[in-house]
Amino acid sequence: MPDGTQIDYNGLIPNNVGLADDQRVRKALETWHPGYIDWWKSMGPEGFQNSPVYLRTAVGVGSDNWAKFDFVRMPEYRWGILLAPAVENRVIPFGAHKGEPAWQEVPGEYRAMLRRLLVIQGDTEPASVEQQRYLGATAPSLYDLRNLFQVNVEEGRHLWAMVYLLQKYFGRDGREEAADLLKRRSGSQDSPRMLGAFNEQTPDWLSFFMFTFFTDRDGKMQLAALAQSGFDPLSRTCRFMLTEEAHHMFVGESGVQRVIQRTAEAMKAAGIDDPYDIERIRALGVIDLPTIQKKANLHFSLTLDLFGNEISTNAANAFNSGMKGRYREDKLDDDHQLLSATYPVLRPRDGLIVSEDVPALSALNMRLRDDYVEDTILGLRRWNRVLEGLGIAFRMTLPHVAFNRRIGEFSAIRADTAGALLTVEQWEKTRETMLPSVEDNLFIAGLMKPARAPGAFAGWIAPPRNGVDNRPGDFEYVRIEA
Ligand code: BYC
Ligand code: FE
Ligand code: FE
Repeated sequence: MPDGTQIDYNGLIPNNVGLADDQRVRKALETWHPGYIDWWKSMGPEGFQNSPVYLRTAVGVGSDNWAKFDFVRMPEYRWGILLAPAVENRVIPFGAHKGEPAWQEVPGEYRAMLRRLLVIQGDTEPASVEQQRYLGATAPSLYDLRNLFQVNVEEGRHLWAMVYLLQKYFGRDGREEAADLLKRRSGSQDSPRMLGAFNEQTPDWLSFFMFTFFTDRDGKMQLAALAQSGFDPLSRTCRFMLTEEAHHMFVGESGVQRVIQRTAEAMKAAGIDDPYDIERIRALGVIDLPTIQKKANLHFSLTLDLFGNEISTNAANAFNSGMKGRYREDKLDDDHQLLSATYPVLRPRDGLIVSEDVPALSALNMRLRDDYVEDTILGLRRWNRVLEGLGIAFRMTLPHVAFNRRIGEFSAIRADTAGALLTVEQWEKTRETMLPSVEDNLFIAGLMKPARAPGAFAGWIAPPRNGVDNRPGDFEYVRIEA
């Protein structure tokens, strides 16, 4: 048996799960591989498929030096099956089976639940690649183009990660699910991706940065909850995915930050103090701060829907069974079974939004969402430090959790960004002050002109402080072929 730290790069599929000695799973994956490559070529990044891109590839699964950087053509990227090292004598950390040895095989009674979780997780990964497929044409620099492609190939690898678990542990059912993961399409009428936010568009680069900031962060939270799983192969898979996920959030946070910085600097240079002097600010070729806020409102609210219903029997079952834990379950100091605990849930009642204590087990989606919001606020603070530093009187904020929701307690009501309930009429009248209007989107679309010379940046975004892998500012991250 492999000890889980060495990656075998000899076969078609790099892995540290001993595929060389596991003919059944290797064959299933090799059978799935051509369909994946077809999907990548037809639904992955449009263009650039022959361009060498300066990408990182995992060469280990430890916390240090786990990746190397080199020029790779995307279809030749070594997508692999990589699990974090096994923890010796690991026990199930929570739920009804707390303290029992972690499962190395799927417990029969939880098979259907686990399969559903793997399929939902797996479905989001290719969905995001599909949503981002046209962005290459308008990249604001080669640095950003490379980051987009890095995120894309890693989301592709995350799909492999789920497909491996499905094929190894779910036999024929798993092979069917793996095939279906290549069939659904983001935004399709007939066979859409499974969760709402993954059928929305990512039409411009500000959306891309907001998506990687807000929606990839849902990925981080969900993966962190699944990394606690008592089903050990899932835990190990998610732990390694989280290593990659950190970069996706960096791309989002630093991307938005650079947009904010550029706008703030342009306002200063032009002597404009009023952030709402939108016409003059837009004339500078930068995105006004209120429009950036509207984009944040949109992506935050869409992402909150991904946490499911605040009160959920599915979530309680997933916890009780030991399949899905809480964020940082291993750092929490309680019974890890939630037998008598309660948790406060926000819900609309008689025209007001009130907090009600409900059994903690049924409120686990709410709890994970709260942890998510807390994590998100840290990033917002860093954005606001840029505005503070440049003396601009505007602060980015998060809208109220009741704003613009389609799933859960608030899906039946309308609220503004401060959480005040609105009539349908009031909502229609004010929505364009809170969400991007057609005109806002057209303005942003007009700015999306590619910058392709090494070291060049579009005028609406500041260059990053550091290059990838410490490369200099004029490094040619993508060698675009004519
Ligand atoms: N859209 O009891 P409930 C990532 C459905 S992102 C459509 O609340 P539960 C990434 C629900 O399926 C992380 N339908 O559900 C990011 C259920 O339907 P059925 C992805 C929705 O299970 C960026 C019904 O409503 N991973 O990795 O407690 C780039 C009742 O709902 C939605 C995961 O999500 C929705 N938003 O909670 C790339 C982890 N919400 O079964 C990648 C796995 C709910 O009754 N998933 N429904 O027909 C889960 O843990 C849970 O399934 C959810 C939903 C948290 C998503
Ligand atoms: Fe992912
Ligand atoms: Fe991601």
